[in-house]
Amino acid sequence: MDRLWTNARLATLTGDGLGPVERGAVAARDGRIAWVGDVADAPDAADIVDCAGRLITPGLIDCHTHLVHGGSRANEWAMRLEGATYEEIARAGGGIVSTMRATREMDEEALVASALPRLDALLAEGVTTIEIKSGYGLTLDDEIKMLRAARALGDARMIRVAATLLAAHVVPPEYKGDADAYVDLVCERIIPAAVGLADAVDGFCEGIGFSPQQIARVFDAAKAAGLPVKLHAEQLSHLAGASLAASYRALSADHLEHIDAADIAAMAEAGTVAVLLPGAYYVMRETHKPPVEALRDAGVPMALATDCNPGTSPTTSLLLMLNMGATLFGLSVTECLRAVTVNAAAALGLQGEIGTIEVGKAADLAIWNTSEPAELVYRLGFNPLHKRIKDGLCT
Ligand code: DI6
Ligand code: FE
Repeated sequence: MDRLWTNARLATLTGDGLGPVERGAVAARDGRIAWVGDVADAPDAADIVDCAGRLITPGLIDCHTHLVHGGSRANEWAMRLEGATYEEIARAGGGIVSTMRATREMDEEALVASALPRLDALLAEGVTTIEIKSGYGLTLDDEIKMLRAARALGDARMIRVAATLLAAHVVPPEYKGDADAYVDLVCERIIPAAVGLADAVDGFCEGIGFSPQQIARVFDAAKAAGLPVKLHAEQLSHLAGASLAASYRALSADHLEHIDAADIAAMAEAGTVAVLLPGAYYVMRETHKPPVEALRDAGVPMALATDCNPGTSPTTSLLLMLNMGATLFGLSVTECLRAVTVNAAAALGLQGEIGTIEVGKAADLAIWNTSEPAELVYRLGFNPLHKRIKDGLCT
């Protein structure tokens, strides 16, 4: 073995719960988990790290972010404090379109440089995998530029990046009044060009985004390109986007404040993960909560993510999302921790690779300055990370 972390309390996240090992050890070889079990049976290793009773979890996974973007929307947010609504600002040319303008003005290098501090904030909390969406370019070249910037972030830091094409985010101003022509561009040119750069295709199914019929066309093109799909669905209204996503066996449907029973049944049947985004719910001062009890009862796996974006969720704290998932949405500690590990891995189609401490998976771990899992959920604005391990290496 290359390295053994011993004398730890493990939350392996295997099985239905936290998969605890009270006096545990984990060994890595060639960047992979090679052994997990009780301290008493631990193998020998070139390097032995005494964890002094600390908790080890899988490295955290932020499965929904818009980390790459230009500009800031602090002033719009201030206008919302004065009473303007998100939709009013969007219809007046602000909102996503204002971030689009700022993003188009930046080259790949500048986008990477501006995203790095946000990425570093997530790394500091033990995040070892992040999903990053495009969606603020809205031309062929600008969407590809965003995907390249996302990939470059994965080279700049020790982190796995899953890049998602979100060209169907909003209709760009040059296609105003002709959304279908923009959908043609997305389907015929942008999706084929993203093959090899994007790991999945996403869309925004909403009155200010795209209709279910338009999203279906995007999903058909994704399917033809061999890319899995996911969807921003039922965030502000109910359009049954989650059911549509499930009918395409989507990896995830995200937001879901306005989801109904039929959507939930469809997601359960398809194995589509419900990605809940309490940061957006909080910043938007939503009052309609995603129906966590119904999702739980139906056995839909739930994930939590930052939705880090300049408009509705300007946060870079996944740990804060754990607290909000519990306090605002009623998730248990176990559900919160599953939501940023095993279920977040499934939301990215990476459940065979990351998300649990299991032999054969990537040796991506977070070691915490506590032995108590509830500590990760309970605190607001305190970071108990001791060490982050990526592919078996201490970072
Ligand atoms: N839903 C969101 O919460 C973000 N995008 C989306 O489709 C918001 C993006 C923004 O306001 O910039
Ligand atoms: Fe989003």
